[in-house]
Amino acid sequence: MDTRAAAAAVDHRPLSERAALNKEALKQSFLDNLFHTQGKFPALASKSDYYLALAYAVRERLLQRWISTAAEYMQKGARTVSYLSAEFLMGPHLGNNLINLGIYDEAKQAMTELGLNFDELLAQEEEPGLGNGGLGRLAACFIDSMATLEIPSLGYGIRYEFGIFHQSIVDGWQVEKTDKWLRYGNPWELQRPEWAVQVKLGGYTEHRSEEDGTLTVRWIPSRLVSGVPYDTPILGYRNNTANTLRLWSAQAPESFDFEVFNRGDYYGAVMQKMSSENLSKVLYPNDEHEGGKELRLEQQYFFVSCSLQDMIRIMQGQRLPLEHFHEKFAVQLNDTHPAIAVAELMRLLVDEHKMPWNRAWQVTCKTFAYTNHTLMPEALERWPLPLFKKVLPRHLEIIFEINARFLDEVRRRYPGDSARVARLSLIDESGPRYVRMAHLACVGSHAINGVAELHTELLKSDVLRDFYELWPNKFSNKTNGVTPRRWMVLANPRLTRLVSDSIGEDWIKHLDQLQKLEPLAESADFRSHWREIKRANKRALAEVIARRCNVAVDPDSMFDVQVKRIHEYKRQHLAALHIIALYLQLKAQPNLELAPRTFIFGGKAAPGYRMAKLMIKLITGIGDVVNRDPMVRDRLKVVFLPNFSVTNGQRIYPAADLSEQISTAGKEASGTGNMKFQMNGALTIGTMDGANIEIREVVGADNFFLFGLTTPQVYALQAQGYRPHDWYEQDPQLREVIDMIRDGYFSRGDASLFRPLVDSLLWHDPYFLFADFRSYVECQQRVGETWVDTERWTRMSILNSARSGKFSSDRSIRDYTKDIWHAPSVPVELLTEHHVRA
Ligand code: B1N
Repeated sequence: MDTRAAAAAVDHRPLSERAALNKEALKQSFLDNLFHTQGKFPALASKSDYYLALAYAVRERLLQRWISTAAEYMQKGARTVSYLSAEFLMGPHLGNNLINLGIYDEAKQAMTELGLNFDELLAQEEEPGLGNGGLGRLAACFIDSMATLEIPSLGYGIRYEFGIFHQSIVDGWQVEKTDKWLRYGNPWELQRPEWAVQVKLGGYTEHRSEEDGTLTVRWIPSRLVSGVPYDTPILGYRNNTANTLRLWSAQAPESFDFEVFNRGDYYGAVMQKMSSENLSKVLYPNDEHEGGKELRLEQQYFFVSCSLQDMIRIMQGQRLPLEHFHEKFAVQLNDTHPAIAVAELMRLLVDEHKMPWNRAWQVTCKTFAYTNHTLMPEALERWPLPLFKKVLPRHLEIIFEINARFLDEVRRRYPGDSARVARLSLIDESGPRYVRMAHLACVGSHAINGVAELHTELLKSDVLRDFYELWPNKFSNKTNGVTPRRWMVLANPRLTRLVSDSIGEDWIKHLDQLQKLEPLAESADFRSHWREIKRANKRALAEVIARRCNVAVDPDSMFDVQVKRIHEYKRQHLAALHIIALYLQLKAQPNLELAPRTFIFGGKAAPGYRMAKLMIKLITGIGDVVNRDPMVRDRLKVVFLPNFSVTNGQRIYPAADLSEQISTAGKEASGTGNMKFQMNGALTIGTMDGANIEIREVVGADNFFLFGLTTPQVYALQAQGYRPHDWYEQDPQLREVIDMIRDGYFSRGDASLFRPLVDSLLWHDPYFLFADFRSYVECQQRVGETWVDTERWTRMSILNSARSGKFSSDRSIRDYTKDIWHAPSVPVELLTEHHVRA
């Protein structure tokens, strides 16, 4: 059956009635769905029913675009970007889809006319928190930008049943609760059981020489898991593109457990079913690698194998020979979590599709590109060889073969340099043996990139130095970006209106156009509007804080915000030391002129990371003391907003005055929160780290609060022997602050509670807080002086936003396409468009 004919036949009612983008049609589908999908009527319907009815009404409008997009790509045989990521931190879909369809205001109006509170309905959506932080959110911003730029793309990942844990704060400590995001169903996904694939695990291999002299290998697994895809449409901004996010869910294959069942082992069969389904059960909540977890390796292999088999199915559906795999697909590896793809594609091509090794290797290298996201040595993934062999026996053989050929090349290039051979090897043999996933990714990719300029330079000079010397042309920088659709249009409607009224709406797709705001920074009238908006956003956040933290904060105080994962290298405790220093100053000089400040923290600690959990306790402990002290007279407030998430971020970034980006130089690969703050008009206090450097470059040194050691200075201090205790001895203010924590002032007299934190700082301080303390405090002093000059601050705020164009993920994606993917845009024509016109 012809696709166009079928689509035309299906939709006899004119589109203007059924899936039209207007208020009345939306109302109609909302009611249809309330009755026919939810099976409810107003007297019985819950808020969740109303949310779902609206979600389904919107989904009808997505599906038309989705079908049109798939048909267009099939017909054009379009080159496709596959973005492989163990995490996609999408955030709620409803508001974003309404924005991208261009019917946000219509939907709001429709709900209001039906007597419903639209914002309350939006708040019903449980956000899909299928990521830990920056890396997973970057994947979400990237697929948004690819859809907006009309680049054919598939996001491939895992449909975790439980996403990142929900954080609450009890007695100042983090408490984790399971994230049951699928509890009330997920209207945005479609299960596609017909595209399920089988994944093998464990077992052993058999090598046989055939009669024709060829060698064949059979992998006899000990387990089979079936991967079922769930598809979510990803809309472009006001175009007809709806790309796909395809997440794999693990299920026990029927046939396999029946075998066991038939042998009478009912219990064993059920156990095996449960253990297979465990594979996609829960997201690992570490944003730093946690070594040696077998299930994690299985998760990685599971989604990679499913995705590559899916791409092969797509090629076969279009009758494309597998020799052309790299022409059909550009596969981006989001860190090393999917790096096993290099060995898996080799296995699929060589073992299953009988392609000669050399041909398969060429195809593989031309297919993959690898993005590195971290310089932290403990976060570089390595798998103990015995574990790897147990889970993936065939892949270990393939990796040995890749390594043997690779190291031959290295030996030819560097004769006699056995130290270099050992450093480059895919196998770490310095002690117990490990598979080095970053090396596998580098060898199997034609492009390698870091995520900010400094980070890429440090990769080249340090972490991946030997690979850079070998293949300098593989390396490039691709500075991260974030989508202005979610982080400005959706999160900050007030600012969006002001900006669009001033310079038109083009900036939403071409963020560089925000430059046009620059002259307006000199208009007193515009500045006053700008301040009113910030103030309204702060009032809204103050209400959230009052509800969640039971602390009253003043919207006229400076909102000084640090939200991100809790980590020693991100140095939330450095901010804490500064707050204590201010508090001591106020105690010593009760009438000190100090512009009121509200310190807002948010972020999750990995459940097993004790120091990070203690950092949360320290912040909440400081809040307990400072917020209640009458001598402070409301000039300082400290709040820890629980459960930092995409949803909460959307409330926080628009309300921030000051953005804290204070990681030790050389540690934060990029940071992306820094960009969300900047777009929304916050000024940054930051170190020369990650993308901060590029933010400072575009806003100008005058509009950025810089402090702290640079990366070379950190290295030098490290090399000369850093003795934090000496810094403590030599700085009376620092001494007073540390002593106060140590003596139990923020732990109700308990002098043991913060001991591990204080001792770590005094005797190790691996992230150089003491070395940066003085510089930070002085810089904060400058921040305070600037803040009281309201007009100057507003000017700086406007310029920060006006100069944030570089940090749109649209720019990042254009860079990737131009240098790595070479995937042209494919605009989509709506299949049923002629009905509308007729
Ligand atoms: O990736 C972000 C960067 O902006 C951040 O600077 C960087 O810290 C972050 C293991 C990670 N690096 N590595 C991870 C996440 C999960 C996991 O299991 C590592 N996240 C980052 C985007 O480039």
